[in-house]
Order: sequence, then C-alpha cells, then structure tokens
Amino acid sequence: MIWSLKEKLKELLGGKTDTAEFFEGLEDTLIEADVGAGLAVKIASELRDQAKKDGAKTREAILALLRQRLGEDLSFEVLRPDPGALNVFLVLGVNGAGKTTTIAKLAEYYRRAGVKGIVLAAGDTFRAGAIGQLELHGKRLGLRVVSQDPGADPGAVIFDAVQSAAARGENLVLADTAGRLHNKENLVRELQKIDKIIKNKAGGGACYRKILVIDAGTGQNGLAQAKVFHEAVGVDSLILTKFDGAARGGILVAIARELGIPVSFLGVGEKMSDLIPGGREEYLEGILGGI
Ligand SMILES: Nc1nc2c(ncn2[C@@H]2O[C@H](COP(=O)(O)OP(=O)(O)O)[C@@H](O)[C@H]2O)c(=O)[nH]1
Ligand SMILES: [Mg+2]
Repeated sequence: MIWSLKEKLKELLGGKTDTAEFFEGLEDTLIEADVGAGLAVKIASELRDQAKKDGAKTREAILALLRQRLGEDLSFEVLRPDPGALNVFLVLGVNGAGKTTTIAKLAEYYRRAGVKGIVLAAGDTFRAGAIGQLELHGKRLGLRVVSQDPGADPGAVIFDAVQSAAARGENLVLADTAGRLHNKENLVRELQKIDKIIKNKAGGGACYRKILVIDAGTGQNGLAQAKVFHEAVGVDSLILTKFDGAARGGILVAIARELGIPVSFLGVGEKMSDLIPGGREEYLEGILGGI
C-alpha cells in the first residue's frame, strides 16, 4: 500500500481535533511518517498541551502548530565553500541515496555561485559505473575529475585529488564515496581512513566538511544508517534527496534532531537544477502542504 502522511492527516483533521483520539492518531501518523516513535510521542504530547493552551481547535490552527513544531527540530544552513581556503566536501551515504548525482548538482550550484577551481574526486571505486558517471558529469560541467581504475583504493584517489587541488590552488574538492552498508565494518574502516587522509593532506587551514546524503524514501532504518556514518567520521551537514514525487521524508526530522545536524540542501529531481539550497519552507510544505 502506498502510504501517504497527507491523506492520513487530512482524514484525522476532518474529525474532532481536541480529543485524546485525535492526538493518538497524530502520534501514529508521525510514526508512520518515519519521525521515530519517541519523537512522535513527544511531538503529539507537546502539541496537545500547546493546542489546549492556545485554544487551537480548527484544522488550520492545529496544522500551523504542527508545522511550527516540526520546524523547531530542524535547522537549515546552506554549506558554502570558504573562498580563501581549500575546501574539501566529502559526500557520504548508502548506495543509491543520490551521492554522485548530488555532487554534480552541487558542482553546478557552486559554479553558478562563482566558486572557481572545482574538482570532482571519484572516491567510489567499488562500482565501475560510478567512476564513469562522475567523469561524465565532469566533462559536461567542464570540471577536472580525479579518478583511478575500478577497484583502486578510494583513499588514494581522494589523497590525489586533495594534493593536486592544493598544488594548483583550486578551491573545492567534491569527493564521492561508496556506501556499501551491508559490510559495515569495512565501510567504517574505509571512511575513517579517507577521513584521516583528508585531515592530514588538507591541513589545518582547510575547510573540510562531511555531508550525508539521505534518500527521502528511506524508512526508519535511515536513522540507524545515519548513525553509522556519524559515529564513523562525524557528519556536518545533511542533504535530503528524492524529495519529489511521492517521497515521505519524515526521516529527516528524526536524523536532524537525533544527531543535531543542519540540513544544507534538498534534492528534488534528477536534473542538475533540482537542488534547493536550505529548503526549510519547501520541506515543511512538502510534508504538510496541501492538507
Ligand atoms: N527523483 C530524484 N531522483 C534522484 C535524486 N537524486 C538522485 N536521484 C536518482 O537516484 C539514482 C541514484 O543516484 P546516484 O547519484 O547514482 O546514487 P549514489 O549511489 O548514492 O551515488 C539515480 O537514478 C539518480 O538519478 C532526486 O533528488 N530526485
Ligand atoms: Mg554513486
């Protein structure tokens, strides 16, 4: 069954909105929206108190409170390269989340914003297709791509990219990675190795950021996945992809809140321009709009 938060909320809001049943229903709906059980209980209970205090009973008033409450758990902060430093943005996430596509979108976005000297590093050496995919994007965008053959050490590719970017005075390295989560120990080890290499190579004056890409269609295990990456290397910023179509996207609230990490962009399609910087209003509108 295709699940829809909006349909359920609509139905719920069509009935009485000041009863215990309503807030229980709201709790269930939030759980189904992947907000997480603990947080769903908390939000529903806080909303009940707030609605009582404000005398909010109409569907519009309740919706406004819900929107405000969900927004409170999210911070949005566009990631911008430091123009005076070497920037290394390492892009993390499970296979298929949209990392490689997002790197191309970011490259396009930053280039339009006037960032000079953007380099792409093909750090997903596991899938042969991933290297070709990034090279294609690089060619189309007219950007340098650092890559090696499939099966090469991803740390070596990224080392090479950071070193050459520093030597050439380039400004931004966007580094791709593989996200083979089924082999967690290997993934963590590999990421920690890459992390160490970047820290050593880029040096203290560099601006090094780790970005976690999350597919909006990811269910509750998205939080566990995010924790693996966060515990491995520490995530600085979140990008929610595929927040178009019938995506649910509630997992973003759970991850952003639990890990205390800001959201920098929303991916809303396969085109290079389908990238929204920040995106607070678009996100809240996407999950609650049109009800
Ligand atoms: N609809 C939609 N598709 C996306 C978005 N971002 C990526 N994709 C698609 O998701 C698939 C996997 O993307 P890819 O970048 O290869 O994922 P990776 O394995 O994490 O590198 C591709 O078919 C992309 O076109 C998005 O924001 N919206
Ligand atoms: Mg990829």
